[in-house]
Amino acid sequence: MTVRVGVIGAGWIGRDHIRRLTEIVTGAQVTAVTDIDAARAEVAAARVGARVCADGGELIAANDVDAVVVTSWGPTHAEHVLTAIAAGKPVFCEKPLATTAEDCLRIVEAEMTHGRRLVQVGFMRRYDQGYRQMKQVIDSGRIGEPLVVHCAHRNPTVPESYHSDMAALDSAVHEIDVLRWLLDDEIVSAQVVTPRSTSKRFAHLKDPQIMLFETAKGVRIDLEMFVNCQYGYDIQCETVGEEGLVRLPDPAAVGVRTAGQHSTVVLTDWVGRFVDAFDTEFREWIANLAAGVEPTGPSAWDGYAATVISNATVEARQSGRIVATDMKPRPAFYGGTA
Ligand code: ISE
Repeated sequence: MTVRVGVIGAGWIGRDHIRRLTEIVTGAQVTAVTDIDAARAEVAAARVGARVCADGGELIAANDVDAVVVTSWGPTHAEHVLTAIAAGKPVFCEKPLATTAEDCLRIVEAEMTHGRRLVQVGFMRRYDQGYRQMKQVIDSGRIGEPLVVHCAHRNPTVPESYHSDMAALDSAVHEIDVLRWLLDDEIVSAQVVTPRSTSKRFAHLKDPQIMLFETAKGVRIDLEMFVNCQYGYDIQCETVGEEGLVRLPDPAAVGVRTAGQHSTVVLTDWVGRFVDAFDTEFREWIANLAAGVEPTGPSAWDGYAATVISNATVEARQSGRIVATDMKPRPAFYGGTA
């Protein structure tokens, strides 16, 4: 069975997923595209022989769309996801699921009312082989119970449009999700300290930021968020347990020795660093759809948790206080006890 996919949003990530669904993933066909910029939708659709829909509602309702990918502007995600749920169609939504906790809960309620999972949220680090190997080690008990996690999330530079809240909402949200999954634990508080800022930033930006999280099991997480590090795109994660530690490997790269130097390449953007993770994420999403089973990736509840925690992190930086994440109890529908 070929899964016919409609894509809402033909910006950069939407076009990359259209390419992925067409050239990388077997068993999928992009049949419809829409975007607020009709010309952009036309170009993206023409490349893969898809047609253009006037808007998300038309695309979701289309008879030749079995599943939906939402890659539009973040504040529009909730509307499209809710429409897809109402139509009973599986929907992959790039982060964030929604920009407010309230809208995330509307999606959670709608999916629970529907009665089976339809929503998957695009936290691709769970599909990175390095993080998956880390989870295998932690789950095996080889390092004992996790105690502390040290992370760094470094971008070479960000544009002037990138503001201080985005360090949590757009960037650290990846660590927030992947660490909840890695530790099988919930983040219960956030704190942000701001060291001396780099001179290599736009004046409005607080950069770097040190984000400190505590989990329900008492694990402490420190994350250096540095989005103007200059030297490259560098993601580090080390989990320290009672009997050892496990560390995220750097991406494989050859070592070159010449002229008295030994060097390896440092990647410069998140696309290159996680291209394999994105491919695996979509292969597994499509395979589940083709098999008629529910999505197994990050759920609407994970999307809610990420939005609550990242919003609390913004509040923590703005207030200078430690902020409780104050999440609702996790419903049994999503593996909780409520
Ligand atoms: C971007 O939106 C991402 O998702 C990247 O993974 C992250 O590293 C980057 O900082 C964000 O702006």
